[in-house]
Amino acid sequence: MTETSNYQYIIAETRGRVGLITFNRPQQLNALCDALVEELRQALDDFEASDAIGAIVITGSEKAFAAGADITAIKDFSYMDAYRRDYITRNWERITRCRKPVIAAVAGYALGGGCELAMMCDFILAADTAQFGQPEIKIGTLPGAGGTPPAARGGKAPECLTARLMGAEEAERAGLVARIVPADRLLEDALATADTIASFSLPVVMMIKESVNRAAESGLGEGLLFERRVFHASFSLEDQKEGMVAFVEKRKPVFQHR
Ligand code: CO8
Repeated sequence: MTETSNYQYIIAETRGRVGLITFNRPQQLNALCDALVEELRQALDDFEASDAIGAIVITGSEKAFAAGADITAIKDFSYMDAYRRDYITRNWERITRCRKPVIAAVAGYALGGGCELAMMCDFILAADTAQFGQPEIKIGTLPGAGGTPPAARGGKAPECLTARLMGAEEAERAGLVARIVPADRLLEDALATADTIASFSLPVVMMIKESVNRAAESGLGEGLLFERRVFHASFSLEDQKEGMVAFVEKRKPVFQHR
């Protein structure tokens, strides 16, 4: 079943247990204006709150996932405008706080804030047409939503200093992209991938996501300890009992997400 909500700049639908968010500002190549990102936050809040959703896909159009922050809207900002609005921190960072997995399905341009937004997702599926870049330097500013730390950690992000765009294959080699698919299969593959994740026990999915992020945000030792404790905690789940008993009984498990 598909339900569509009434938004101006995005389309939010459910496909089975998957929440699908499509940026819908085609004339501006999905440039990320405040209202769009506010709608994105609202849709993420709704999908997070819904027991019927197990995974989320965010996508754009054939030509652009998102061509960055809306330059027209921010060109006259003063420092105080940006600071008082808590620009980027408010709403943008909602993706990083999602406890359910979020997949970015990227075709065409993912530039500036668009690239950063894709990088905030758990992983990126890229169409063979995808182009990633952090071109802020060309317009007199710099990445402001996470584009520089990954580059500093190991070069696994588009070049912030040259503004050179990266195609899908280079992005996959750099570890930015999990998988490349033909453009005409991007959405289908992203939904199938999300559907697979959503078919597993939701608490286990959330525990895995939390472990991956904890390791990325702390050291290896802390990451391994956190993983071990959460692994131990999984034995409190009904779904762990069901999963292992179903294996022994040679049948498919029926998870209750508890
Ligand atoms: N903001 C506003 N409008 C845009 C943007 C944008 N980022 N990108 C494209 N558009 C508009 C164009 O102005 C144009 O509008 P119009 O038809 O009214 O003239 C329309 O979209 C189509 O664009 P083009 O005609 O330029 O299309 P091309 O195919 O010739 O070029 C490009 C496509 C290469 C993507 C080109 O549009 C471009 O270079 N865009 C800007 C890319 C960029 O610099 N992005 C970084 C923005 S800054 C940023 O993201 C800061 C990040 C900070 C963190 C996140 C905070 C939100």
